[in-house]
Amino acid sequence: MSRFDHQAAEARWQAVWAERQSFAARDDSPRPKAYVLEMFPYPSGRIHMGHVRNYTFGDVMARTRRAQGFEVLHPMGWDSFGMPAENAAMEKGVHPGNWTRANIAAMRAQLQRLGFALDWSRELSTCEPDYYGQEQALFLDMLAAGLVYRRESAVNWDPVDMTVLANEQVIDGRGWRSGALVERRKLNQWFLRITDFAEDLLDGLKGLDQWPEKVRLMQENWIGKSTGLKFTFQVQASPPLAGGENGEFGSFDVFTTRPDTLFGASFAAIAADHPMAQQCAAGNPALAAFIAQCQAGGTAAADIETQEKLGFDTGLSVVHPLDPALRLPVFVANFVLMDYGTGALFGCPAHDQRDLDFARKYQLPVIRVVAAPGEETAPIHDEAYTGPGRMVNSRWLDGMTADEARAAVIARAEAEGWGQGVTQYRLRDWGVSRQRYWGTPIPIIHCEICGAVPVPKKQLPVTLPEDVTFYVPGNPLDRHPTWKHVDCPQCGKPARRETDTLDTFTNSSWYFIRFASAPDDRPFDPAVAAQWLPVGQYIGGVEHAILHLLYARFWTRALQRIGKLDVAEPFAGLFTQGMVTHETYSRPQAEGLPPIWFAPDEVERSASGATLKADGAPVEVGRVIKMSKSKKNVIDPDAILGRYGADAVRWFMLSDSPPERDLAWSEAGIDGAWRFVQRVWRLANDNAAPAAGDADSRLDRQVHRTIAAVTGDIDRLQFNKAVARLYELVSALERAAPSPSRRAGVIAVVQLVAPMTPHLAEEAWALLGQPGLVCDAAWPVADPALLVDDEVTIAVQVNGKLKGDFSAAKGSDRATLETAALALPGVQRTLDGKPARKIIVVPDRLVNIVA
Ligand code: ANZ
Ligand code: ZN
Repeated sequence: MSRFDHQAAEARWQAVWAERQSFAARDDSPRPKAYVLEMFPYPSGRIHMGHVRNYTFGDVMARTRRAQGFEVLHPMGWDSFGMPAENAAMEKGVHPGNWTRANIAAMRAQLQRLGFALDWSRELSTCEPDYYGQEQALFLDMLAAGLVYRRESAVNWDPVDMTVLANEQVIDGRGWRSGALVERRKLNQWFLRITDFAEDLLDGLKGLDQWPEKVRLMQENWIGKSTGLKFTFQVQASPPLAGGENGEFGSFDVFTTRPDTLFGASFAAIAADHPMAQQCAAGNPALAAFIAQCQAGGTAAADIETQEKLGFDTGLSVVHPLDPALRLPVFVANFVLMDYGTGALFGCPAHDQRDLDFARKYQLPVIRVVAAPGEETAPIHDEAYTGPGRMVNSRWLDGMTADEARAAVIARAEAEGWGQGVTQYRLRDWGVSRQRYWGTPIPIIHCEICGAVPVPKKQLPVTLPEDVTFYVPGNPLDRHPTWKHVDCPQCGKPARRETDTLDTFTNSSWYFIRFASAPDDRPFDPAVAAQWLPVGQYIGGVEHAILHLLYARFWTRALQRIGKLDVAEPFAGLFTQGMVTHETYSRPQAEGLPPIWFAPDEVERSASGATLKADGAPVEVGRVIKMSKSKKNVIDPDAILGRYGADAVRWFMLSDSPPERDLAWSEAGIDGAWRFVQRVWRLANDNAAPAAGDADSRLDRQVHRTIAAVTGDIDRLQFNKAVARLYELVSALERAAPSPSRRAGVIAVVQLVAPMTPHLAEEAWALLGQPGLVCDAAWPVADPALLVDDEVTIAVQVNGKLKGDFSAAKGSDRATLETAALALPGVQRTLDGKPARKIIVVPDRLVNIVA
């Protein structure tokens, strides 16, 4: 018998599947539908092991569902707009489109080598006009429905990349790519009204019971619903007043989630961008300078949380709403955000850490108003008390619980007319304008007379010009000599195209709909799309737990609200997989310099350590971390595929670790996977011909138990468990004598491994003389009669003392049990040659020997 020839098998079966269009999803199929989707890749150039793992999981699901009788939609495409293509253009002088399309061709070939059961006829690439043109149509639909608007807003400006950054792209105050210090700028930006859906998006999470709890929680926190009190502070100017006459300043509103702590207030604070701050600054250069300093940093909330709390006393004071005799000073403070709540707050240092830090810095009173039992007079030191308790130092609120006090203050504010209970969300509207070339052009024309005019739908797509250069930073669309000069669609006068493009997250917000239905003349057919949606199983990295998933949920709901598609939630089931990791190899450099990293294939690894192949000298073996180019700890799928074959790689991706955890790549692991492939191949060879002889009921039962268990494991995406059970069954089959049972077991194994190692399975299926393709064969179903547990454990006692146990078939007769009990070593030792005087047998349970 020859070894399993992975190269020949891969070529043969991939050609057969392609020729038969085995994995094309038919819209009009009478079978129930299943939609399995992995987050589509960015075409960076090459597939990495993380992709291989992700798509292998999806492929196992897709192939299993197909075998189980579903019409399966399992598509693949390319999230192909974005900065890296422009960076490549800048660095290498290639056009972003050429760079991207070449990468797609290379990566498509890699995916095809892995034998994924994908419907390639539905492939899409977001950078092509047939996709982004339809996205422009959807943008215009949302615009018409009032879900898109334009306003001036402060943005994070990266002065090196010359673009606006999302808050998430600002890390420690610097641009995530350029590393440049981020500035704050005001620009006219397009926004999608996601905040309109805040409550819906939050509420919808409750129904997503096939999502990881942690992802639901992350989304919930991101939406950040809080209920509280909005109330008005009356301003008093206390002399000496910096600018303005007494009374000129009127009032301002604050939002609080802790109205219960109002008697603990010791100051009020407003954002640097607050109109009142601007007003005060008019006659106060020092304040103006402070405001400018606040505005220099980015707008990321996380940065604002961590930076030092700074304030500037405006000299104004406000009247305490619960006691007109009390006054609070008004500060401009750097930790108050203009676009949250009302851009103003009252500070209660005893019960809010930021306020406490601030109060210590500016010597403001710290008054405890909530206390746990026994803590009523305990002073507050460096830590604010945020726990539950009852009210103290709060006059008519004293003795109430904090919750009762919260309700009481809201009720009073509403009765007296100075405030109102409100709900607030942390979620902001989504700014989608990007000053980049490689994205969906925003289909708007700016006319001096008519304003912002939508491009008429029949003029879509607004395509990107090809003749652009990247020698200077900034937006090539803006610099292009002719592209932006067009006539106004409304009045016909010369006008200017919008030169911003859409955030690439818009591209991934609806691609799963376009996979389900992709007519030429519309974004999708709602009836066809609704047949497939929601995606039954979505699989991807947890790094997309917030933004991508929230944006996709928002687009789906927005399309539902405007009557385009009757689906509320895009992804019924979500699975977030772990990363593929590898140890790192390095040598330290002189102080202040980063270590030099070495790739696994540059290194000779031994049990005690590692040496560099080039010079034989040792290298440091570092932590096992996510494979990354910067640490060089990457294993290239292509090299591995050539050596071990697609099936071994796929099998290894499923083995060893639970799929939600990280998988450490190891030579031993891939070797083991390769050996498993060979073992199955040998079993198929050894059982190729029908066998004579008796059935082996023990083996039959193990086979059927494995069928049932593996089916359940795959359903729950517990692939590593399925793998472990298949190892056991294969070992049992290897030990078994030839019989019809053994051959039937081998056929079952081939079916069960088919979603995981499909080339091997097809080859073995043919060898075993089975009809058709294994990918078309119905999934094996366990015989319930063979699943009942028919083994019992019999306890054995001598003179009432437990001496051991053994397992026996259920219903075994007296004589069998007696013989087995007397043969136990523990029993023989105790009896020491003496005969038993009497043997009591409780069937299926116990043998007691009286000696
Ligand atoms: C008084 C107070 C007392 C507060 C206390 C908290 C604790 P969440 O829960 O995240 O919604 N706040 C209000 N507007 C703000 C803004 N524009 N920028 C920064 N902080 C702002 O946060 C609500 C709380 O954050 C509000 O409740 C307010 O401080 C502050 F013991 O009011 B609190
Ligand atoms: Zn016009």
